[in-house]
Amino acid sequence: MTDEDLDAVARDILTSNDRGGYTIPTAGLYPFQWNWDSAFAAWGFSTFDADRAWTELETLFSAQWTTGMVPHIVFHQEDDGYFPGPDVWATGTTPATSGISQPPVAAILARLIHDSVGGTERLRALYPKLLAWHRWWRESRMAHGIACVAHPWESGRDNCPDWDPGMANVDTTGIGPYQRRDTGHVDAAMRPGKEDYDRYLAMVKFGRDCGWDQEKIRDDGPFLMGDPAITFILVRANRDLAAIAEALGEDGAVPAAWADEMEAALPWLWSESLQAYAARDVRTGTFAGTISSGAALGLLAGVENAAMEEKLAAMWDRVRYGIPSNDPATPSFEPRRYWRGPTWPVVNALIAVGLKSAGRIADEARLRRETAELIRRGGFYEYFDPMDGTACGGDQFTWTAAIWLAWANREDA
Ligand code: 9WN
Repeated sequence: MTDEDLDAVARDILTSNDRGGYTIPTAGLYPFQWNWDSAFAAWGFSTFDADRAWTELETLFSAQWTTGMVPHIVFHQEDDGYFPGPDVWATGTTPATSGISQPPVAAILARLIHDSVGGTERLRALYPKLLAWHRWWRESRMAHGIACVAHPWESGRDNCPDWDPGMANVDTTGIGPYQRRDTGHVDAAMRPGKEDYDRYLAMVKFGRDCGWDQEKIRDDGPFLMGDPAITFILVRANRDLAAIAEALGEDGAVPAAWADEMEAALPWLWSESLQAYAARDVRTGTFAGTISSGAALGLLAGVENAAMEEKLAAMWDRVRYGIPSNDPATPSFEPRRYWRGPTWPVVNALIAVGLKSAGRIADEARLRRETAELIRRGGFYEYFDPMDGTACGGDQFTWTAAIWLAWANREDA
């Protein structure tokens, strides 16, 4: 297939995963609207249908809670092919949603979309909603000035070894039998294990039992870890929001100050032994034992640390394709299991935004080339083995198609 053929396939994937104003990540495995998937989908749509791109973001924000939180899943219509569904989350919202959030990439992508295809009035309407969401992060998910996650699913990098220290302390007493659906769609060897799922559900149970009181979840919940990826993303997203405010003729001083405050708090996430920013358990102070792709997002926030860049370059050189989600030099590395080693085209695209901002043109081109190669060889899969390029997870995947169109196959992206 030529790259032009692949463009057409990618556009087809986006339109066939369109359920009317929102896209599902892939049929079967993920039949609802997911938060950060939708932001990337919007970026993809913007390459051929600007109106549809803005609609994707608007539909996502139509499920925003009154607290400002934008949930990680919106259950627009019933589908029993995914577990845990709306009855397990029991948030009582309309539409039904999950009770946690996901990486706040929407402002970053909204700015890129606006820069390339315009849509100022659509962006103007989204601006206060984006600001409210960022404020929610600040009020409900901060500790030591750092953005934290109250559930590995909130990080979007679910099964990453970053979360192992916090996961180890989650009590699963009282989690009865349940039927997983994910392993009916993809190979169980690629997915998180049963012990992980028991813990995921214990965290959902805590949230449900306290009526999704987000401050209680932050202060007393079974899991809270500082996340370098979300911290870097939020610093960048707040700066992008300040730039958006300026473009709209509004005052962006508030998000700009939030970004500066978070940057000043970064030393709390610095691991001396890893010589990198790393995930850290708020309850115990324990650092994750490995460098992950989370650290590679530092350049998004303009964080340039020579020691860490050296470690990241070595990690990249240990694989053939893309930035791995976990360092192959550590025993926890598994090249095909969810977030414990594979490379995600969508994370590579986000890292590339940072590389570009830092003027690392050759590295950005290498990452784009390696990611495009994975897609040309394997198709539009969810993620890939970074050693041999084997395609893994779900097929016909929305965000892989989106980043092919918006970044991987574009010299001018
Ligand atoms: C839980 C939809 C989502 C992505 C996440 C990815 C995976 C869900 C799951 O799929 O998470 O949210 O059930 O595994 O880890 O990043 O948003 O594509």
